[in-house]
Amino acid sequence: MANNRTFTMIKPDAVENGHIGGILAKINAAGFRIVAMKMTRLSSEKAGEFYAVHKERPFYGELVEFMSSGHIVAAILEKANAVEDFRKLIGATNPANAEEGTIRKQYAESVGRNAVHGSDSDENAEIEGSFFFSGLEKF
Ligand code: IDP
Repeated sequence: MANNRTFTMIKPDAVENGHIGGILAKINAAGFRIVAMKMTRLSSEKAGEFYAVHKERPFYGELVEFMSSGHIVAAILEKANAVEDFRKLIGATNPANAEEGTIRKQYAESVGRNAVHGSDSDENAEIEGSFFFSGLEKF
């Protein structure tokens, strides 16, 4: 995705709490274009695959259970410097450390139930976007 695309998920806590609209509004206001988007649900197997990089971390089981506990919204976003700018927009993993104005400051409940995912590199943005969307869906 060059350096102009990133991948995001609105996580089950934020979907359940009715924050899809609020989060998408912040994403649009920050200048991101939505390239592809779908609401879906991950099986625990698929959630485990998506977060396989964290397999050895103590919170892996909790993370997989949470991410498969309800619907999510997956989206590919486009903007110059997308990965870095989106990480700034979502804020720190733990909302207690997230800056004012960030999505996690406003919507996250805890370090685990933290409302949104954002890719951490261009390479992962490509891999994660392709996990959810086919080539035909990624214009
Ligand atoms: P990031 O999402 O800010 O990049 P990562 O360290 O890559 O943070 O962790 C991936 C996800 O795993 C987090 O967004 C969060 O949902 C969950 N997570 C991270 N640390 C903890 C923890 O200490 N307890 C429970 N869940 C965690």
